Order: sequence, then C-alpha cells, then structure tokens
Amino acid sequence: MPTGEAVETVQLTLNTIRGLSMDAVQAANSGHPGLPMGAAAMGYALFARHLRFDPEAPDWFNRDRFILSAGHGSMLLYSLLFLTGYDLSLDDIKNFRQWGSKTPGHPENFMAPGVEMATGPLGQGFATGVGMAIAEEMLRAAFPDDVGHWTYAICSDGDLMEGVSHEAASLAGHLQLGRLVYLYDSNRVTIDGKTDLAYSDDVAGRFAAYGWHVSKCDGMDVDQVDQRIAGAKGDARPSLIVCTTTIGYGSPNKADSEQSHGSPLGVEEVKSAKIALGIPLEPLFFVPGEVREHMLEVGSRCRKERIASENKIDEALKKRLAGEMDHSWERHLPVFEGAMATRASSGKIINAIAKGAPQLVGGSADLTDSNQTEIIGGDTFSARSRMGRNIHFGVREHAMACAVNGLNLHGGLRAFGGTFLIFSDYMRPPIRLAALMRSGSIFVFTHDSIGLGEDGPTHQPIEHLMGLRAIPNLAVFRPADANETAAAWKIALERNEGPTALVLTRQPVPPLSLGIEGGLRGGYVLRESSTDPSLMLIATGSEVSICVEAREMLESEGIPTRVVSIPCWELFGEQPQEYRDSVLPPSVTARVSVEAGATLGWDRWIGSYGKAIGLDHFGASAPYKRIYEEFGLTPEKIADAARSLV
Ligand SMILES: Cc1ncc(C[n+]2csc(CCOP(=O)(O)OP(=O)(O)O)c2C)c(N)n1
Repeated sequence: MPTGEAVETVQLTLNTIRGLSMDAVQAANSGHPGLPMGAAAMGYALFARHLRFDPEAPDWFNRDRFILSAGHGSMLLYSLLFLTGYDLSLDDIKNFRQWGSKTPGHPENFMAPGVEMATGPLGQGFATGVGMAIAEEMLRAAFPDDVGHWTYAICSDGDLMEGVSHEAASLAGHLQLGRLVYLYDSNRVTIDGKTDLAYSDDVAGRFAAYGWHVSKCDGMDVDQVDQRIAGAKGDARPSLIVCTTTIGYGSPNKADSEQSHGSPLGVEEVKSAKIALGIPLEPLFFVPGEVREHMLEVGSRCRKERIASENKIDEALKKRLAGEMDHSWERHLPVFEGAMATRASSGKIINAIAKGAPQLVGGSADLTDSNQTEIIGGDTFSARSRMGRNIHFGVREHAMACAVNGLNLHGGLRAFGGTFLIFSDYMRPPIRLAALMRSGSIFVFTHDSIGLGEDGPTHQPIEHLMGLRAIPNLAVFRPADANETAAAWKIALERNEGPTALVLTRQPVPPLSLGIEGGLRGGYVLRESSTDPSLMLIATGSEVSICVEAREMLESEGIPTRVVSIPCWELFGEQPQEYRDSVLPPSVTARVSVEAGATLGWDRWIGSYGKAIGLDHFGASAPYKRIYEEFGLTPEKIADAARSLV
C-alpha cells in the first residue's frame, strides 16, 4: 500500500473515477458509464498497489502491461491515466469521444500514452495479452537481468463469452503463463440484460480446467482485490480473479441493470448518483485535491525502479527494442533454382532471417509443415522451454493472430503466425486490429487458391485476397516466385507500422524475376514486350507464370505484350504516379488481369476497357492443373481474352 493511502482517500478516489466517468459520458451524450463505476475498485487496486508503470515513461520496456479488454469501459482507463499523471489532461477527459481528442470512444494505443492496445471488439484484449505474456517469457529467458514484468487485464462477461477468449485461455493454461493476471469484472449484466439470458458457464471451473489459478473476491473491495492479485502473482499458473461487482454502482435507479451499461445515465440520474456517492454536484468533472495528489504519488511509485532499469539495460536488448534488425540475410539468401512453391521459398527465407535475427519468432496453428514456418533448430516454446522460438498455437487461428499482435506490440520481438489462407477468415478481427493498431504483425498464409487442388472448395480461398486488400494499412503480398517472396519478407520486416499478409502457394511456381528489386516496389514490368506494348497482362502469384506463357503465344502472333506483376497492391499504389505510369502506361488500355480469386476490384489496374480473369464462384476438388483448365486459367484462355481486346 503506498504511503498516505488513507481509507477515505481511497474511497474518494473511487468516487472520483465514477464521477468523471458519469460526467464524460453525459457530456459526450454517449458512452458506457456502468463498467467504470462498477470496476473502479479493481482498477484502483491494480494501479495503486501492483501495476509497475511510470507515466513519465509510458514506453518503459519493463513496465507491466495493462489491457482494458472490455474497451467500452474506456473511461475507467482514461480516468486512471489522467489521475496518475500520464500526458492526458482533464480537458481530454472533458473531450471524451470528440473529434481529435486523445480519448476516443474505445481506447486506441496510438492516441493516448499508457494505452497498450486498441480494445472494443470483445475478447481481443484478453487474447492479445496472452501474446504479451509469451513475449515477456521469451525475453525474460533471454535477458533475465533486464526483463521481468506482469501482464494484467480487466475483462468482462462479454470478453469471456467470446470464443477467442476460450482459445486464448486454453493456450495460456497449456503454456503456464504464470505472469498473466486477469481480473474478471463479473457484474452479470450485458446489453440485453442479465447474463443468465445466454450464459450459465461455471467460469471458475472452466478456467481451472484450462490450468489456470482461479480465485474469487468482492470486486468492490479494494483490499480484497489487492490480496487476490498478490495471491495470483504467487502462483505459477495464469490467474483469473473473479471479481463480483455491481455495474453502474452508485446509480440509484440504474445500477445492476443493463440501463447503466452503454448510455448516459441522464442528468437527473447523474445527480442522484452523485448525491448517493457523496460527490459534489458542482463543478462537473470534480477532482478533489487530495485525490489528485495521492494518484500522482501512485504514478511516481515506480520511477526510481524505472530509471535504474533503463540505465542498466543490456545493449543487445536496447537494439532489439529500437527495432534494429540484422538484414545480412538479404546477402545470404539461398540461390533459388527451379520451380518451387512460394511457401517453400518462404520457409527458406524465414530460416535465413532467423539465423541473424533472434527477435524473429513465430509458429502456426497446427500447420507447421504445410505453412513451412518452422525455425529449424529454434526449439519449441513451451512451459518448460522459454527460449524456444517456434510457437505451436494449436488449432486456434483466432487466438494465434491475437497472440501475434501481442508479441509484436510488446516490443523486442518480431512475430509471425501461419495457417491456410482460407482460415484467415478465422483471424480477420485481429488482422484488422493489427492494422488499426499499427502493429508489425506478420501473417503467413499458404495454400492460397484453387491451386491447392484436391482439398476442394472448402479449402480454396476465393474472396479472401480482396477481403484482405480492403483492410486499410495491411500490406497483402502475393509473390509470383522465390525472389518476390524474399521481397515480401523484407517489406514485412521493415513495416513496423502495420501488418503484412504473405499469401503463398502450395503448388510449385517457376522462377521468373531476376532479383528482388521489382517486388520491393509492389509492382513492376516482369516481361517487356518486343516493341511498344499494345497489350498488358497483369497478374499476381501463381498466375504470373501463366501470363508469361500467354505472352509467348501473343508475341508469336505479332501482338507486343507486356507482363506486369503486382505482388503487393498497396505498395505499388504508394509508388509515385510516374513510376506507376511507366509500369502501366495509361495509353495502353488493352489490359487483362489474371488472379485465381474474386475479380472485384481489379478495375483499379485494368481500367474500364480491361478484362478481369478470375474466379467469382467456388472452386472444386481435383488435381490443381485440371481445376485451372476447367476454370479457364490457362495461357490459351488468357490469350483468347487478350485477342478480343486488341
Ligand atoms: C465482438 C463484439 N461483439 C459485440 C460488441 C458490442 N458490445 C459492446 S459491450 C457489449 C456487452 C458487454 O457486456 P459486458 O462485457 O458484460 O460489459 P458490461 O455490461 O459489464 O459493461 C456488447 C455486446 C463488441 N463490442 N464486441
């Protein structure tokens, strides 16, 4: 307990958090007052008595991580950040949910210091914290003198209903992530009403069965929460503390009801609640001097420790935290000869990178061989071996992607996760969140089209590429050969401000490009026409080589044909207009795009006069060459389409 923590001050602090939350939601005329009012004691116990943080250095590498998984309760987090002295002012609180404010409706990690990740989509925070805890274990194993912290979260009924939290809890229990301490705000209310409408799990029993340490307490009682956190820290298992709380605590007519969950209490009800809690009605956003003083003291609690730890930090760790990476692998890339699936070239590249870059870690959702994601000789990360670099996420794609985000957000590591492209659907929420959070997560998707063959249409992605391309700030790379795959990895590693999806073939593709330079621009002329082009074939991935064959046919008929490869639309789109026009001269309007997937969107590159060849229907189960023939993805059919344009 920090010095000067009188019982009255604690109570006053809890009520200040409640008052600020009510006022901010009321002023914004939208938001969620219920959770902050009910979970104020949980938040206080954590921040004042356990969480190691320093508002003067929000990025302190060895800080404890705290995630408000139930992001709709953002005013709880903002109140705590403001009161403890982060660069978040009372005006920011007053501007809750307003244009340009640091206090958006749901927390966003790049908007305010002290916010570790964006939360709001329930379950994401829970699962991302698991990745942060894995990162801590890995880094502590490598730098035992420098790293050692806890990962905390407050999660809600909604978080624990979401499937992804089930996956992530199972993984965390298996891996025995003992430095994970989650406080469950068990207020038994969601939007529709009481949780018994839809939820009758024995949550404690469920988590015990996952291998977690579970304890229970009155979540309205700071001392009890404090003691349970202390108990959790003393246990080698991940911990869930079931904190029984009252949503909207203090509101005479709306507490313990869904009415306090997600809308302003109303001016009169706020007044009644303030009277009930003993908060002065005026001024609004009232912060008693002793509360501010006490909470600033709380905020300075770890300053000495922070400065000392930053002063002695290991040089190698410092470099890693700065994102410095050994790029010598580019010089030592294997020489790629002969046809090879891009998943296979990716596997070789991963291992080339991994040799010089210990921060590269990753794994697959039970498809390690298929995805070629193993770091050979890298050992398996497990409850016994924290030095392992290969993570077996199990058949848990959603939790894997969240964990990959957590690993990358933590700092000090670059993490990837692999599965089949078709199952990117199971990962879409964290992929989107990675893009929003500006996390450098790397997603390795193999078996990228009908080219996977016999497994059939349940496994053959159609709309996935376009669906991924529609996510802002996600670079989607579908390389045509090994060199482009190397370019894709280089781009992925250099993208610290956004995620990359690598979309790779199962089937072999011939070597086509001369080096990685073209791929590094996202799009380039792969085969020039014999004279000024009258036609362009534009493709990605495995369809580029088919276009090269079609070009031979067309050229032999006297049609000068250029082949353009655009492995990464986003990157190509960012190139200067001049460069793009040099690759796709505006005067050449006869353009055919070829991609084994949905054609929606190709008009961006082929214009109004072009023809898009792709698949706007499901695939089929057969050897892949037959499927390509049946669906018209052959040099002959491409040449036919091209002839009709010139
Ligand atoms: C994935 C997802 N689905 C739905 C929602 C919309 N939503 C926001 S809060 C909420 C209910 C939350 O109940 P609970 O988690 O118990 O929070 P509390 O009522 O305690 O504030 C829902 C369904 C969401 N944010 N995320």
